Amino acid sequence: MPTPTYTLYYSPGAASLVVHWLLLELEAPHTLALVDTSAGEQKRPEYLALNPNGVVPTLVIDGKPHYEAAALLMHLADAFPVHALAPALSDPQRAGYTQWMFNLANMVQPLFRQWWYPHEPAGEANAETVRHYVQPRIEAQWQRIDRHLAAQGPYLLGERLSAADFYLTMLMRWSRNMPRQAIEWPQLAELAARLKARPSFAKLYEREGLTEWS
Ligand SMILES: N[C@@H](CCC(=O)N[C@@H](CS)C(=O)NCC(=O)O)C(=O)O
Repeated sequence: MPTPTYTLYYSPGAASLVVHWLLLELEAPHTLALVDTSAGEQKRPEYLALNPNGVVPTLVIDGKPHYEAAALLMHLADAFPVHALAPALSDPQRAGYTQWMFNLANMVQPLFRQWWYPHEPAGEANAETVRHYVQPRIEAQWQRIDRHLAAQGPYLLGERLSAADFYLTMLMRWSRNMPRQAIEWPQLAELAARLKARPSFAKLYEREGLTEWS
């Protein structure tokens, strides 16, 4: 079967980062389409036709748009089994892998949405209050995941690297300017260091023009 064509709509450092990173790690040929979120391009009709949520990422696969970063990661990891970044359906580790992907998507990533967009749940006037309550909740997630890694690491699936570790690393990166960043937890720091040492990470930084947290 021919390799599908991929076009990633992205904004540097945003939730699209991990999809971009996986495309590079999997050596999947792809095209990048920059979405200027500061200019509101993600809310324009032509982009909403691709992603009605008005957020990045969107991945166009063989001409058809798809969204949700975690779902895109799972799809890509399955589509390139030779890289073994997702346990196969018949693998006993599959359930743990799916658990972590959903756990990060449901329990961790939404807290960052509240941290970056605190006006959304409670209005502009309450933004600081939202942040006040969200910060310890993010820290509790780091504590929980760090404890898991200490017992069963060094990766989320033990000795086995998976797409979930790339996802976790992006989420850790988002905490870099918070009062307590994820890498203050030792096992998380070790996992981040391992993932950041991969050649695909340097390529990702170069292509997205990133320098912070390198
Ligand atoms: N659940 C979505 C969330 C994506 C999301 O919130 N993206 C942010 C950047 S990290 C965005 O596009 N923000 C611009 C906006 O909301 O207008 C996903 O994982 O793909």
